[in-house]
Amino acid sequence: MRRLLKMPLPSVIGLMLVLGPMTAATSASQADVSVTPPGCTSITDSITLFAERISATRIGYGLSPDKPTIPGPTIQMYEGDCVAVTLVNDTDQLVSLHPHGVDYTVLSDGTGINNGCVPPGRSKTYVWGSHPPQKRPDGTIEPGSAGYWHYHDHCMGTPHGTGGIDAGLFGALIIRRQGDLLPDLPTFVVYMGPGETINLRKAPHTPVFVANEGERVEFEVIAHGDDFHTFHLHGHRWVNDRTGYATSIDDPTPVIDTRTVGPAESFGFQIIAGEGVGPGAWMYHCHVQSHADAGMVGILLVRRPDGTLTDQEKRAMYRWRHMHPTPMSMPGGHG
Ligand SMILES: [Cu+2]
Repeated sequence: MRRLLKMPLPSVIGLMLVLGPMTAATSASQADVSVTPPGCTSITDSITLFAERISATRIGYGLSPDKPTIPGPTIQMYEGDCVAVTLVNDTDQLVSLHPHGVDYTVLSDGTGINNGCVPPGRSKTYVWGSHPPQKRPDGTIEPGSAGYWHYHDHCMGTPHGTGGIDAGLFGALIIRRQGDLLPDLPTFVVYMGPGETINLRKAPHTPVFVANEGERVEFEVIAHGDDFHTFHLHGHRWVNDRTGYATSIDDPTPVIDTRTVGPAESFGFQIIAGEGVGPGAWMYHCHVQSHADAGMVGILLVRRPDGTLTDQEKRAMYRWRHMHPTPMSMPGGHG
């Protein structure tokens, strides 16, 4: 918790919620398996997520019952953290939390086959561990947990949570390594989803991420559904590795401005807003042309360093709001 609080991110505020009952995930028939992964010597943080209905077709996770969001709250850990995550199900559906990237036993798998679904009106505590890179006894290396991961439902609609994911039950899970650079702003989460949507919306109702020139900003891109997408950001480039930024002057990692994501894949990167290009309304979009044309487009709005907009930006934002004739979010109406 101490380390998490050093981050300048509002999304971690809710991490200070009360530790839920650890017995929730353990039943007599499963007592031979611990809910705590072997690498977790103690619970370092605890959070509570609430699954809440937003509309007839939308359900989101929130850090409090009145604040469900799509995507859900960005959860951040450092390698070595061991987090107890309690899911409170306030919906009328069977839902769960299934994480990518962390260490967990089958009791925290969040799947039906491992009795990990939460019935309506009930709650369950999952435990997510993590670890730094380490040497195995045979001298080989076990990679660390750090990465731009995500979590999602695995129970609603089908045994794979297809209905829950389509409704909005997903979010970013960032595991950092000690010493990683931190962004100046909350992470911009871009979810490339079904029906050619970003965060289940179509342009111009997709996110406009706002930063001032010179600020270090962080993106995480996550995909779900049946399609592959090519995330592209205008005017900025990043390094194609775990952190998305270069760590030495002769870093040989390729520099890119477009990256493909398939279902359940995710990646992240950090850039300096407007570096070498200045303020502007910089598009980000899927570069599959038919997806972009269908509304898979958003804006990174880089203001002047003092936070004001240029006249060019004002005109660009006006055009942006009027050039997309698709006021519907998909699937299922407005989120
Ligand atoms: Cu696409």
